[in-house]
Amino acid sequence: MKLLVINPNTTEAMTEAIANAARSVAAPGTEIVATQPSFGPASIEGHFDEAWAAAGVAEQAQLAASWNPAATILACFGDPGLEAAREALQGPVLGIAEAAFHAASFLATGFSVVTTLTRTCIIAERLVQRYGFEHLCRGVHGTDIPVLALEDGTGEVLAQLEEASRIALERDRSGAVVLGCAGMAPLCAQLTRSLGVPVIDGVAAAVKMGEALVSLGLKTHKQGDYALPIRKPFKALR
Ligand code: 5HY
Repeated sequence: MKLLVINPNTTEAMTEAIANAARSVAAPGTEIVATQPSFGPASIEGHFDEAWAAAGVAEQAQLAASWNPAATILACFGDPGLEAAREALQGPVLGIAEAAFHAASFLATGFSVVTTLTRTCIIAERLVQRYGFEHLCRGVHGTDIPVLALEDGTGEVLAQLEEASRIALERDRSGAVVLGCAGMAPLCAQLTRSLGVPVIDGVAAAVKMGEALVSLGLKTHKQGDYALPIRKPFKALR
């Protein structure tokens, strides 16, 4: 099967890192195709960035509709443009936040989210409410690590994430950590080893859940609000 992984920001190095994380867990028969929007912010760190990212996801979903990916993963923790992508595509579309919350719900009676800038915590909290996980998510914690600072993967970033996770686990009395940024995917294995609790990377969770849905022959409901978008004149970005 062919899975589309969309990095909704426009940093190519991050798209590549996300693609590598997806390929590292994909089944032997799964091909990962990674893309990013042709316009938009280098990183997504707030409501304004999310608005541009959602439009970028809609652009990439519209382009992918021509080859109809078996499933599509939106590799940004705000799940921007999720509903739009579900309208435009036939196969399942999974946001990494939604996938990570579901994965955590199978593993512990409570989980903590550790994310990047504190100002983006509200976005994660709203996703927890939207997806119905208030009873399981015991806290969302910012580290004030900028998204693009994750790329350098220095020991300092890892140490900061580990420390924030320890505090979150203790303060929340939770049993699992959800990583609140696609850029944290490469650090998941090390954090799992050092923390000794389940640490969920939404990219990996979404890839495996996408594969599972495809192998069950399940696709997005294409009537009603998820029917294909109504075709109409469209004025492109200048
Ligand atoms: C992400 N931003 O996963 C989010 C993380 C965040 O560019 N990719 C981004 O802070 O919302």
